[in-house]
Amino acid sequence: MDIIKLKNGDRRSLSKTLTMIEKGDLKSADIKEFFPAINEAEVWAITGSPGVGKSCISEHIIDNWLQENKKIAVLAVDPSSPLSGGALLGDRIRISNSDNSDNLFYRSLATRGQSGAIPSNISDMIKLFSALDYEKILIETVGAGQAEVRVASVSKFIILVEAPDSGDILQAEKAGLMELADIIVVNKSDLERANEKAEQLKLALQLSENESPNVFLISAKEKLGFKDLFLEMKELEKNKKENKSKSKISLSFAWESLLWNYKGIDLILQKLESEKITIKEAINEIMEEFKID
Ligand SMILES: Nc1nc2c(ncn2[C@@H]2O[C@H](COP(=O)(O)OP(=O)(O)OP(=O)(O)O)[C@@H](O)[C@H]2O)c(=O)[nH]1
Ligand SMILES: [Mg+2]
Repeated sequence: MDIIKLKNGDRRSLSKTLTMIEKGDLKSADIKEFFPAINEAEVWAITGSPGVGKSCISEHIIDNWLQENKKIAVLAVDPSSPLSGGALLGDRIRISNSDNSDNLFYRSLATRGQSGAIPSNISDMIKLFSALDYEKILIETVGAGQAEVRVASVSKFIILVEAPDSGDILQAEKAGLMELADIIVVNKSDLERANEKAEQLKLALQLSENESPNVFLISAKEKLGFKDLFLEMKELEKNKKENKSKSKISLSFAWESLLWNYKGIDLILQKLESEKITIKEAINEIMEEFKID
């Protein structure tokens, strides 16, 4: 890691450093050591089923931040499934924002087939971007399963995207995403049934024990409804509402990260496999060493 180059904004060094974090070769403790004074970027996740329009919406959000001269990092987790036929967000923002490229850094990350380490690497990446004075981080992730919910939980703010054609809202409820969202947008308001979808969502939200997020109708294609969305985002950055469900998930995720980053984990797994120790003994052994930094 070339600290001087990194601090001077060298993008190649940043890419290389991110790869080190991705591989687990660089941990938050190392980052803290090299960058003692760490600012905190505002981290936003945008999540929802494949094809609901996350990338199209992200483009508008990024443009808006760029107009405010913000330094932005975009992380796309498992970008564009071939299923939905969506174009890669990275390609799009590279094309549309080539003039502003200094203020915008894009990176895609794969989660498929990986262990629980990936989201914890994302939080280390967030630390690095924050240390390099990035002010906004946008994480695009398909909100389908537990891994994605965890990715979303490393971010401070979550936008859940729905669309008239995004299927049953039960899907988002099942994944726990409705509980976690700070903002819900119904995209594709240019299509029929968008209003109906928004009403269904509002009804479903009435049953939640948390304070309900606001629901916005937008069209990324026609660029409609974004003014209100941006105002709400600003408002939330000023007055973040705490949310018990999110705290629970964040806590259990932090707990798991500790576990999988524990240096003796391989040995413990071996001992468990050969039945030299019980689960209870394994936990006791790990607890001896647990220390949160
Ligand atoms: N009619 C309409 N189509 C839209 C709108 N926003 C996005 N789309 C279309 O929906 C498709 C998917 O858009 P993406 O932004 O790639 O969706 P995504 O959620 O990022 O998709 P994945 O990354 O594959 O999960 C594209 O064909 C878009 O042109 C909208 O507001 N109205
Ligand atoms: Mg996308």
